[in-house]
Amino acid sequence: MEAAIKTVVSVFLKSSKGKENLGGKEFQSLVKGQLKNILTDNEAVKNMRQQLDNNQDGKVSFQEYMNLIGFLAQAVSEQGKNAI
Ligand SMILES: [Ca+2]
Repeated sequence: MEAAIKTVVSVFLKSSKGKENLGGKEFQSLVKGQLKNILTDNEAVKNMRQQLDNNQDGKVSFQEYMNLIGFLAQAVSEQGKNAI
């Protein structure tokens, strides 16, 4: 689990290139590179980004990204252990 947490943090830092937020393209490339089996089509990625963007600034902050992780963890658990 510690390794998973480190991965979650380092994926954000690499994708944002040290900035505090992920822009639209950066978010898209993070999803395509890291979550391609969970979030498959571009429309879903776009909808997800808009849903995550609590402060409506068009970017995904670290806090908003953590909501994505929570949301995906929930989705995976609902699919049951066969999905893991
Ligand atoms: Ca935001």
